Amino acid sequence: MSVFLDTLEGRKVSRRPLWIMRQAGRYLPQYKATRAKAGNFLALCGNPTLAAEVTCQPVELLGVDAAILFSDILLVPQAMGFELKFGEGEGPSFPVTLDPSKPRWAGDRTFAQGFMPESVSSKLPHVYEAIRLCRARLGATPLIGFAGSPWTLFAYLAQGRHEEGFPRAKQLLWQEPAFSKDVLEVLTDAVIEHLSAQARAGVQCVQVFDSWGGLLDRADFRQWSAPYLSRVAMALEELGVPVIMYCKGGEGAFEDLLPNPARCLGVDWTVDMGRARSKAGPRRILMGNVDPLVLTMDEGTARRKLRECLQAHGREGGHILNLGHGITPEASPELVKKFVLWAREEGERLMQNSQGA
Ligand code: 1CP
Repeated sequence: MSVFLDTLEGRKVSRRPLWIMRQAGRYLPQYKATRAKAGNFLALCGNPTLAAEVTCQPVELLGVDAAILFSDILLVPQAMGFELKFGEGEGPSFPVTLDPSKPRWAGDRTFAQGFMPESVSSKLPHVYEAIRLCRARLGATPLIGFAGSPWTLFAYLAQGRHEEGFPRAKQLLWQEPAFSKDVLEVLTDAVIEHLSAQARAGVQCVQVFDSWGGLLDRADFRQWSAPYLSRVAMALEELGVPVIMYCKGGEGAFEDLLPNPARCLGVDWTVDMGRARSKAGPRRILMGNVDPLVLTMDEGTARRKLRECLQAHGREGGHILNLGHGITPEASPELVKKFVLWAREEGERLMQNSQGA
């Protein structure tokens, strides 16, 4: 077994497991080289051999305790028939956005009424093939699968691209609630299908990224994000797949997610880890929550911030160390490597102290 999976199963472990959100990415020169070999980002996602290579790089180069599949949350709407563009040097965009005045809300008939979630997994065989290749290469190191949350995918599909505040997404929620609910239900089915197919292919845990949950006020979050997150987590936990529910949404979202069926909650760095632990109770698994920018600073600062996170959580088990959001492209790979070593040392010390106490 692994220290990561043991923690998720509630077993006693000798130290804190650690992985890093967005650990396969642009801060690693090896990632950039493999991406160049693929040609572009979408080609990398579509090539199982190269996708498996970048998935395994952080494990092999840095020694993290789990790999996360290299893929993207936006492949699900793409598989549903929304054209997805990735211009060089630009973020992702959908040229055709959600349109409540049309009988179908997408540019493609695959996303018509009567939508079949199976059609999503049938369009993503390369993702599941990458999972099989990763498992063969990773040995005992576990592999995490993932998907975007229904609300986060909705935000991109309503707006077409990342725009400050995603105003069109809110306009649809507030002015077209029946339409928005339909879309969110279908996105939820698609997310569940994709995560289940990832589990069938071999991922041992899944994480849901509600990256834009923090845009919503509390009532809107409880209406437009939390119920769909519960449906996703319930479906996967019922299959026996451990779920990490991550919302970048501060303390309000964290509290609103306490009833979510996921066994593990991701905590963003604006939430106090000690308060999160006392609100969640001793049995819930928590993941997080060092500020990602510490990995762009000096060693002393990074080590101090790591220790502060461990101390804020306290000595009890049930903690997976991670950043509070994705690592930035400016992070230093040398510092990340040291961070992984310090996490082992400090985590072991903490557990030994707790057994002695
Ligand atoms: O140029 C490049 O190489 C593209 C950068 C990049 C990478 C490395 C994108 C484009 N996606 C990815 C991979 C990716 N995306 C992973 C696997 C790698 C890993 O974690 O190690 C994961 C888990 C994601 C998830 C993802 N994609 C999220 C949720 C995570 C989060 O940080 O909140 C989101 C919001 C996306 C959309 C997306 N894809 C890519 C970009 C630049 C974005 C953000 C667009 C924006 O809103 O600005």
